[in-house]
Amino acid sequence: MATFLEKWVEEIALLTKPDKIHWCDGSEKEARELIKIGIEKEKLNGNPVFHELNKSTYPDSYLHRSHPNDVARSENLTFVCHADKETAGPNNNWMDPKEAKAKMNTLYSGCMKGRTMYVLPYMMGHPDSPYAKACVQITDSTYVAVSMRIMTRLSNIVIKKIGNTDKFVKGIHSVGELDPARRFVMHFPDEGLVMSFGSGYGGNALLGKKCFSLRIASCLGLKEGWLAEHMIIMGIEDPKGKIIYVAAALPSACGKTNLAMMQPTIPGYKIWTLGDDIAWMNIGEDGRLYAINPEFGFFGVASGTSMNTNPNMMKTLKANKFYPTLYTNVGLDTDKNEPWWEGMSEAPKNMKDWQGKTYDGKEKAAHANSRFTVSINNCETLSKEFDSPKGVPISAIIFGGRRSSLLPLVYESKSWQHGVFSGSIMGSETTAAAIHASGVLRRDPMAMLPFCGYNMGDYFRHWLNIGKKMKNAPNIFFVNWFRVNEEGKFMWPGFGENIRVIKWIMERVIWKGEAVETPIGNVPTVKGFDTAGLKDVPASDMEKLFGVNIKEWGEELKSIEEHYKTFGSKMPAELKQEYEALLKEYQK
Ligand code: GTP
Ligand code: SPV
Ligand code: MN
Repeated sequence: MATFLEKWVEEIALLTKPDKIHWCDGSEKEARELIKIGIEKEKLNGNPVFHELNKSTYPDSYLHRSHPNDVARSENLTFVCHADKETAGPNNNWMDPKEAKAKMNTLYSGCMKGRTMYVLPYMMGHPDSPYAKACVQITDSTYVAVSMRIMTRLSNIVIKKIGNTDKFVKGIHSVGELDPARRFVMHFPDEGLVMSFGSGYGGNALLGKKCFSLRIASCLGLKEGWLAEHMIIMGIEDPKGKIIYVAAALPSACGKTNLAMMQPTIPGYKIWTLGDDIAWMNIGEDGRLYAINPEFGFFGVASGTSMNTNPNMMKTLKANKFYPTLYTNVGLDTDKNEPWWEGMSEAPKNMKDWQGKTYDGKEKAAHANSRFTVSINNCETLSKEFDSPKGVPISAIIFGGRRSSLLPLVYESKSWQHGVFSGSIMGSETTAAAIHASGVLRRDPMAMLPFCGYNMGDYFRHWLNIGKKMKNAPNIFFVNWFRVNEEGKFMWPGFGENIRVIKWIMERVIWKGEAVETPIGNVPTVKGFDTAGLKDVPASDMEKLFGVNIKEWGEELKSIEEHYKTFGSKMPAELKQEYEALLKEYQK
């Protein structure tokens, strides 16, 4: 008797008509075979899917060039298909589920002819965790199959776990013709189903990541009383050996991976990495918030990563413990057969750019959203709590954004409700992680605007409710590494120096370190903030970095009001009151 899973796979095969069906077991041997197919047989845009990099300097590493029209998440082609539009909210594109399925089934019809269909059974979260979820993704791309082995716990053991039940999250993916006019990422939260067509890129195609672990999981969290967030998880160890855990939400390409793997400049401090992109957080029996990272790898921004900015990632990339490491849309040093991107080192003499063209120094060698895919197992700073089934207790939540002006380096919210307010008004200047104009301010509440699978008005309410259910709610902070001076240069050195901010946050959480009140929250005093050994930041800049002048907030307040209006009657009254209180301070 065929199981539910086998019948489902059969059904998709009847629709997509692959030449072959390959059930993946998740082994290294199999991953090597898939890479071989990607080098020798499978083509993308006329080129092999993988190119093997220098065996001695970058062992088990492969370059992948995606289609030039397929280099980032396509938010405008991403839909959340609830029964009604109101549930999806103004923050999502919506399509009627029946219509969406009909559209996808037409696209899928015969789309795998001449191709192999890979069936990928995987877990999001450690299999022993009560919060983990079993999933199965179907794909016709070796790049996606190999990436999923790095990013998730992919294993045929999951098939046993699923047994003859329908308790697994389903993902269907085909690269199709990589035609943006025939590209869709459709979510069906009620069915735990994602359908994706026409893209092979990251968040569009690795369906366990943003599609399931955020858009669908956020809907489960609303129903079941937990949070699925676009957050890193890290431990901070002080010189006395005390460790606290924090979760931090920064919008795409705004510094999560760098923060999660930071090498602190203050002696005696250590950062322990648990996750760099997604956190699932549940209230534990003791009333505290516990976080797990459902993922198993990093899909990190390559551009800007170097021994100066993120030495731990540079080491992780070469650790070569878990097969393989992938580089997508980076430059290729043709003399050394090594990957290269802007910010890594001096540009090599002879290079091909991310599209395979000869590099002439006029355009970038690596795409601004070029990425590496590497197992978290390779990370030297991996916390020993990474596999803990119940997760780690969170003492602080950090929100942040890319703001060139106005927002201080760090501030602390006055209460949970006030912290939810500060998350709800988060804004960030846009980056290359999604296809849209870069550098424009967009409100991105809790860094979840592109990832919340339901109406964000209801999401804010859910956050307020979670706060009421906790006994020891984490303090909520806001950080901004990206303030610039009159010359347009970053005022704060960032990266390893961010430990100074993290140290202040830890002190506020444990010992109540020094702070002054401002209308938006508490900021550090220059005296109470560790600047010992800090170079290149003049004292006058420190004052500016902590400065909050509410009289400059006129435009910001107007824009927040507009932002709140988009959620209409769904906007919780408590948050409107917080806004009114801030407005009053401005009008004083
Ligand atoms: P996603 O994977 O898209 O979710 O991005 P992310 O939030 O993990 O961002 P990541 O850490 O990869 O950083 C994105 C870009 O911001 C890189 O080019 C970094 O070099 C840069 N960046 C990260 N941290 C800092 C910082 O503290 N200061 C400055 N100036 N730039 C930073
Ligand atoms: C992001 O854009 O926030 C990412 C990359 O982490 S992707 O997997 O494409 O979503
Ligand atoms: Mn992300």
